[in-house]
Amino acid sequence: MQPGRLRLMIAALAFGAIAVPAQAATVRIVMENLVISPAEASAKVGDTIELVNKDVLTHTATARNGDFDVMMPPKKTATYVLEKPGSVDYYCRFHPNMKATLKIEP
Ligand SMILES: [Cu+2]
Repeated sequence: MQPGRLRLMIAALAFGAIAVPAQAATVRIVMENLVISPAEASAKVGDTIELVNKDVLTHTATARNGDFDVMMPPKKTATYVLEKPGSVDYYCRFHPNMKATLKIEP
């Protein structure tokens, strides 16, 4: 590779790092032994929540305000992209003792 080409590539990479806005993050929430952890998680609008169900039972992540209702079959992972800000309490419809809060910043 010619030195000039390499310099161009480095310049392109450096520019890319500045021009690209903060990447949307993935927030992992695990359901295991009928417990949601973490019980309180923070995320931003546009982030993906990754819901990992390690139990042999089906769980849901059901927002009390109706913003989302994600079904998780046993031993599966479901994802959901957060669309609205707010502090959302959610629970499992099948096991209402499973509760957690998700703080979604704009
Ligand atoms: Cu459940």
